Amino acid sequence: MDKDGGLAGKPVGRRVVIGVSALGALGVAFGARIESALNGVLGAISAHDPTGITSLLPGGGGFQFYNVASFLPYRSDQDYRLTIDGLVDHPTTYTLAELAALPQTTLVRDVQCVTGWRVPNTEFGGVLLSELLDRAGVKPEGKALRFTCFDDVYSESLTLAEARRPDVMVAHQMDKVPVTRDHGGPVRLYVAPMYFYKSAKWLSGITVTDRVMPGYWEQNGYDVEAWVGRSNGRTDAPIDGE
Ligand SMILES: Nc1nc2c(c(=O)[nH]1)N[C@H]1C(S)=C(S)[C@@H](COP(=O)(O)O)O[C@H]1N2
Ligand SMILES: [Mo]
Repeated sequence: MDKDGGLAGKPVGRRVVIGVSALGALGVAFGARIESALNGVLGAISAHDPTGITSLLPGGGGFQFYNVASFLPYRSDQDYRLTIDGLVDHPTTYTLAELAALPQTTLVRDVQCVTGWRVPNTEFGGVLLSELLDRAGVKPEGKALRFTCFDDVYSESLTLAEARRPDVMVAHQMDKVPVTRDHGGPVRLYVAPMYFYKSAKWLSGITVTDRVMPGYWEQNGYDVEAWVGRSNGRTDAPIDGE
């Protein structure tokens, strides 16, 4: 098993193996889930499957919904807030309407989970992270970003240089409709060049820090630098500039 409890069928790095032992206790729970899937309740569990196992079964494919919290987070469009703070000149809290009123960008890329499933040509719409950083004004000591979520458990990180790339955004639309609750709505991060675990769902906070603070999965052995095809034991992809 790997991070998501799935059987990726791809080479994995040593750090991933460390992550698996850290998740040993969870493996027991996953075992029970697999058993129920095989007992014929696949439909019921697939919507909340953090394991990715269902993608390997007939009818699988497309997006898997992942959620490491023990509940399905919810914030209404009206109540949603995104805070940018830390090493910035202008700490700011945005409503969804305020985010939607900023310059908008769309990106069409392949979504790639580190466990192996992939969804080609997925469109994300929202605000470039660089736009939000420019507005907040990053102080000279600011070197990295820490992302937090209103599930109160997930976190992620990027270096400032990564965060300023033109293919990294705060997304409130996915395939031309609002990001659904299951996909991390109203607003999630989208880091197109990296494995999908970098794309924090239910995004609520962006804090500029003086160094990278490894996120949820990275504390369990996954690579902080999660370039698709060039991390987590893979070396197959060409370097496409960063
Ligand atoms: N808050 C939060 N964000 C998260 C996760 C999560 O469990 N919680 N899982 C990550 C992983 S491993 C993947 S593959 C994608 C899955 O996004 P999806 O559920 O929209 O398919 O979200 C990422 N972001
Ligand atoms: Mo993932």
